[in-house]
Amino acid sequence: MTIKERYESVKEIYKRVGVDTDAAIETLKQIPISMHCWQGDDVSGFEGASSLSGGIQATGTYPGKARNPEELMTDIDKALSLIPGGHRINLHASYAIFGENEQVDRDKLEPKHFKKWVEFAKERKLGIDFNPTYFSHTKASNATLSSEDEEIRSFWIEHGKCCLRIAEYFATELHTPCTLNIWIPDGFKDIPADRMAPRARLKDSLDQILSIPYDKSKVYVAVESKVFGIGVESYTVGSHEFYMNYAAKKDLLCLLDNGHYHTTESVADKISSMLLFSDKVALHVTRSVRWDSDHVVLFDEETKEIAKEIIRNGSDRVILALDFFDASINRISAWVVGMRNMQKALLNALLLPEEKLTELQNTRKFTELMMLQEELKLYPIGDVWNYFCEINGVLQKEDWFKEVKKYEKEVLSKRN
Ligand code: RNT
Ligand code: ZN
Repeated sequence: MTIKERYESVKEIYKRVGVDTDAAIETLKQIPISMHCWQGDDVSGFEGASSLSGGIQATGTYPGKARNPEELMTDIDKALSLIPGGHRINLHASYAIFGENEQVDRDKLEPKHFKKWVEFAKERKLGIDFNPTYFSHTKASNATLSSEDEEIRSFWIEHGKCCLRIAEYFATELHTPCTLNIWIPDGFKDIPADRMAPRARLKDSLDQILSIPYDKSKVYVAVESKVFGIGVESYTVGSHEFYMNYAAKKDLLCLLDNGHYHTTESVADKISSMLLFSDKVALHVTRSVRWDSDHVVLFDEETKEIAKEIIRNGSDRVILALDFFDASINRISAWVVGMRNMQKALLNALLLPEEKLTELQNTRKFTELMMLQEELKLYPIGDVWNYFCEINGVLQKEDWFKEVKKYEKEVLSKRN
């Protein structure tokens, strides 16, 4: 049987439970996922940083990491060629591309330092999202936007303003809004004496950054909280309550990274609450293994549950990005597996008979609800997925991996 024939036959199976598979794949195609550039080089960036700081870690020594813009772009191309649908890329300020003798510090970054990225994105019809980089820098060794050192704090405020201008440049050039996501690593290893002042300084810093004029229809500013990081276990300045309130007051996006909460908290469960009070919510989908380890996203229960909430509440209301970095495996494969898994999770959600399930909840038929939810888990989603890949011109099942192996042999293995 061909992929199409298999698809046609499972279409009937889904029809019987009231699910339109054609509509599902049409919708899936329209959902962009912002693919983070930093999986390609273990969050190194192009400033010559020797190590990653800020309480995040990329572990592993798999060969072939991208060492410069050209390599990273080629790798992104390879990954995107194996991922169905049209997507976006997510950059960090540390990925500025300087000409000879042109390198400037982060408080002096300008749109021109991202011109090559814009050209790259234009040629491929990609949108760009952006992040100021508040880590891996000598001025970030203690604190950034919450620093008690006014010189340091104003350096980072300037960095935020630069990034706001660059984000607007991306949006203008590419004709698609740019999400500018602010995350800072500031915090304390042990019990602080004063929890208020650093947060007050962070609030003031953000106010200052956002005081410059920018087009809100082009730049969606998001703020990302975190419960703890390595070395800042006891207190993070940018906690969830801090940013949730700040975003609500200032009409910004609150960004939920599912690695940034206590392990039994569910980000899937938070989405509906956020969307009752804001038009949109932003996500970093990741996988935390025992801590915010940023493992590659799998087609697992957590991802599936997040995807269900995205579909139920309207995918246009959720700004979806991935955030993981694994240096222990082939990095192209990491991207492709993570992106495809996020899409599979969305497809899984799109193939659910939502009306039926909701009716069972509303009539309190919880026995039947559980039974049906469990039976649906073994429905033939794989045949729908393979067909989706086929009509979008990318290799299906594990076939794409041959391309990765070939690329590893021909390109990655030559990088030392
Ligand atoms: C860190 C945050 C943040 C970073 C990226 C590189 O815990 O999740 O989003 O991972 O900005
Ligand atoms: Zn994140």
